[in-house]
Amino acid sequence: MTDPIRVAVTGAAGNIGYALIFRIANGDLFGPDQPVILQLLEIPPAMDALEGVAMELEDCAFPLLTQTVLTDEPDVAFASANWALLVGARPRAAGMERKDLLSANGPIFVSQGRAINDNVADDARIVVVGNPANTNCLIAMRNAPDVPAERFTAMTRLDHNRAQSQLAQKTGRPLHAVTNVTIWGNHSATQYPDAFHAQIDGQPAPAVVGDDSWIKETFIPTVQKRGAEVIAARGASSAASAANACINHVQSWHAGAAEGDWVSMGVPSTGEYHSPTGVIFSYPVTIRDGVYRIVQGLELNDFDREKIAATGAELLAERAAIADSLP
Ligand code: NAX
Repeated sequence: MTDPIRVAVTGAAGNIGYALIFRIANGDLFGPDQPVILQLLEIPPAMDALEGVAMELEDCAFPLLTQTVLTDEPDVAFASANWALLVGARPRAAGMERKDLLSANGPIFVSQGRAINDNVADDARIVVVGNPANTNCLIAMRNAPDVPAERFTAMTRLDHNRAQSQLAQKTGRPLHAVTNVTIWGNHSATQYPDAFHAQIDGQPAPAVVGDDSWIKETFIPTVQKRGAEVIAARGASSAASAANACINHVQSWHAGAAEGDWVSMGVPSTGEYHSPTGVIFSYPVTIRDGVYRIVQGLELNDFDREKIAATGAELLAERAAIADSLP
C-alpha cells in the first residue's frame, strides 16, 4: 500500500467539519486506494466534542483511515501535513460587522500561518474555507513565507457549484452540460458569478439561456446571496454543500480539472483581468499535474469589468482592515 496522505482539518468539530471528515476518511479526496491520516485541530472548549467525532470515525471502521490525531495545538495539527484545510474560524456574532469579523479572525490565521510555515510537508497545499475566506487565506499566506505562495488558496467552489446548478436548472440541461462557469473575486456578496463566459452543451450560455436580464437580475444575485438564503431556510449555514465543495476543490487540485472545462479558485492575485494585486482573488483556473493556471485571454466587456472592480475593491478594503496581521 502507498504511504498515507496527511490531511489537517481545522474546526473539525464544527458543522462543516462534521460533514467533511467522514468523506475524507472514506477516500473521497484521493480515491479508494489511498490511505489517509486525519490531523484534527480544535480549540480547547471543543475538544470534548472532537473526541466524540473521533469515536464515530472509529465506529465507521473506514479501511483507508490509518490514524486520527486530535489536538488543540496548531504545530501538532500541521506536522508533516500534505494538505491543510482551514475550516475553523470565529463565527460572526450578533451585532458584529464585517470589519469586526476580519479583526477577530486575524490572530487565528496569523498563528495558523506560522504553524503551517514551520511544520507542513514540502508538498503541502492549503485550502481556506473559514470566512472571510480570501482575506484569512492572505493572512495565513503572508505569515508562512517559507511555503510557496501559490500553495495557498481560498474556496469559492461552493459558489461555483451553485452557479453551475442554477444554469442547469434554468435551461433544463444536465449538470455536466454546463461548463466554464466562473466565480470572480471575493467569497462574499460582491463576488461576480459569471455566466457570460460559461457554456452549455458547448454553446455560449447566454445564447442557450436566451435572457440576459435573467442572468443579470436573477442568476447573479441568487448565487451571491445563496448562503444567506440557506441560513434563512435551515436556521444554520451551509454545511454539507460547503464540505462537498471543499472535497471538489481538493479533488480538482489533486487530480486535475476536466479537459476543456475550468474551476474557480481563490488564488494569489498578480493583477490578471484588472484584478488588484496582492490579494486572494477567485479566477477561472485549469489544473494539470497538481498545478493550477489562471485561464488567459477571456474577453471582458464593461459589465464584467465593473463587477470585477467592485469585488476587487472590497478585497482591498479587507486587506487594509487587517494590515497589522500582514508582516
Ligand atoms: P462552526 O461554528 O459550526 O464550526 C467552526 C469550528 O471551528 C468550531 O468547532 C470552532 O470551535 C472551531 N474553531 C474556531 N476557532 C478555531 C481555531 N482557532 N482553531 C481551530 N478551530 C477553531 O462553523 P461551520 O458552519 O463549520 O463553518 C466554518 C467556517 O466556514 C465559517 O467561518 C463559515 O463562515 C465558513 N463558510 C465558508 C464557506 C465558503 O464557501 N468558503 C461556505 C460555508 C461557510 O459559511
